[in-house]
Amino acid sequence: MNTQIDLRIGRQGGALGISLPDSSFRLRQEQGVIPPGALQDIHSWRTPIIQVKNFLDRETYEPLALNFDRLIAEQGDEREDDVPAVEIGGTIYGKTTKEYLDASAEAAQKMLRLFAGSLHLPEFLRAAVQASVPAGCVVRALDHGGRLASDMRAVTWRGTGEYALKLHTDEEQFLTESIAALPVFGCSSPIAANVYPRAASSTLRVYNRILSRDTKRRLGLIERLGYPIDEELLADTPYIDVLLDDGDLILALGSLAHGVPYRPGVEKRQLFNSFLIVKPDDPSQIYMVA
Ligand SMILES: O=C(O)CCC(=O)C(=O)O
Ligand SMILES: [Fe+2]
Repeated sequence: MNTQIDLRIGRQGGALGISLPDSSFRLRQEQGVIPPGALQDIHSWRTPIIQVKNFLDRETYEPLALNFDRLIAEQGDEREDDVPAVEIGGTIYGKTTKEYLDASAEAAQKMLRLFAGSLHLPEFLRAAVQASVPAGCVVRALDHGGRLASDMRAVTWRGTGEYALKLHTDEEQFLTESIAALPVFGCSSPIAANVYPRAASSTLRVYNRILSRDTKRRLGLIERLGYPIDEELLADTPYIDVLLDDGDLILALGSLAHGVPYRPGVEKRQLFNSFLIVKPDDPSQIYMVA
């Protein structure tokens, strides 16, 4: 692996991967509702990042945030891999199919406690996405062998360097053979669906760069499931810092490199997140997985 060469090629532009046309690399803002056709607009790069302001109202997001605080205080432990975070929910990241389904089952009861006094956020999000897709498309949780997979997780990033969550790309976790048995396997363009019960004046930084498979291979990012990307690699790449408010929803193309810049107070920030995966061999099936 020769990072120097990658940097040099990156500065000349192009060879690291691809960028969206400047005219489409922009943030689209909506109020309250996911606009019809949002997923196609993201996949087609027409509007790769959509921010839905006031997706949740205060009566909805405040109890979610307090429930998360309470459950994390009870649970206490950090994630065991190299991603600094505290989280609730089974996640597919870095797991085999069986491990993911086991973790999903284990987390299910605790997830329900997150929604007490508020609404069942996965169902609310699912219905909102369903209302935005063309007739004939179905948005749903994933089940496999009669077992239900986690469709949401709640997380606070705990990195203390330049990034609370370092730069990364979301698709590699769906391209790894360890989940080959699942219908979401092979999706190279997951859409992140991020809901923020407590934004803590933070941002989501999204770079205009989709790293090529070749670049990821050379940087060892395939084995590391897309995390982390050295920020130096993207030093000359344009980015958007999406300013977040409590109750916002972000829908974004997960193959664009992105991360969460550190700022004081970010340890209070909460993300409830799903990935929307259009089934590679049947685009009428859209899965919500975490
Ligand atoms: O916390 C955020 O705003 C982004 C999270 C993210 O990129 C991820 O969970 O993959
Ligand atoms: Fe991500």
